[in-house]
Amino acid sequence: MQEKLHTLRPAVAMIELIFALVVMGIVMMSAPQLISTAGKSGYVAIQQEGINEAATQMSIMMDYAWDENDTNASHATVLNVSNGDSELDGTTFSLGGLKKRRAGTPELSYRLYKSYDGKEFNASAIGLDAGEGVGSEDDIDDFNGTSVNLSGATTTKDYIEKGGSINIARTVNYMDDKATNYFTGGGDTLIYTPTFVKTPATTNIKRLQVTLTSTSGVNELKKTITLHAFSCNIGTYKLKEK
Ligand SMILES: [Ca+2]
Ligand SMILES: [Ca+2]
Ligand SMILES: [Ca+2]
Repeated sequence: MQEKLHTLRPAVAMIELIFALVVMGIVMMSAPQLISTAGKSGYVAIQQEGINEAATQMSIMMDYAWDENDTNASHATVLNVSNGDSELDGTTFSLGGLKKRRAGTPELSYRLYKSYDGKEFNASAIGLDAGEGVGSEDDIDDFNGTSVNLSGATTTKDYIEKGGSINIARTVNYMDDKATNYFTGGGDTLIYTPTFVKTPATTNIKRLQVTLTSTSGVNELKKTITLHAFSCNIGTYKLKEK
């Protein structure tokens, strides 16, 4: 015997209808709220995309040589700096002639101040170096004062809102590397106050900064976001030749 597909029942009771209307009312009331939350989460996504791009810019810079003089030695050496922490200065040892190495590193680590053709180099001033221009950057600080733009199209409403753009400014400078200057709190208090060193003085730490700003008219996108990273004067490890 075939099962009954529909059961007969009385027409919708008034009480059911009232409940249905109340539920509909609650849903309708919260709809604008839901729509605006969705809009905001769209901006959060755009912002997240901007932050990801800024982080990418940071890692692109970090992949470059620490200094111009790391790019032209037979292999990158630790560089002499003019205003660094004296505890980081090279100590001398003898290995095929007197050489300087970074204090605290093993003698055979190749973290040397002198390249194997016997030359020592100084850290360079921040910025592009002789004969270089946009597109021929070859060390970290060549990117100082430059920026990249994530632009929106002017005609269509896109992610960044009609012609607005997210700008990622890149700054690189020398930073005070004297540990004593960062322990000014005393007792169990540690006060971290990064101090930037004015050119032409050089230190063992370069600070990289990317700052995100937006020209969008949307409030949620107008925030300024800054990321920092540090890169140190440690030379480049000599890779074993095949
Ligand atoms: Ca160069
Ligand atoms: Ca350069
Ligand atoms: Ca440079």
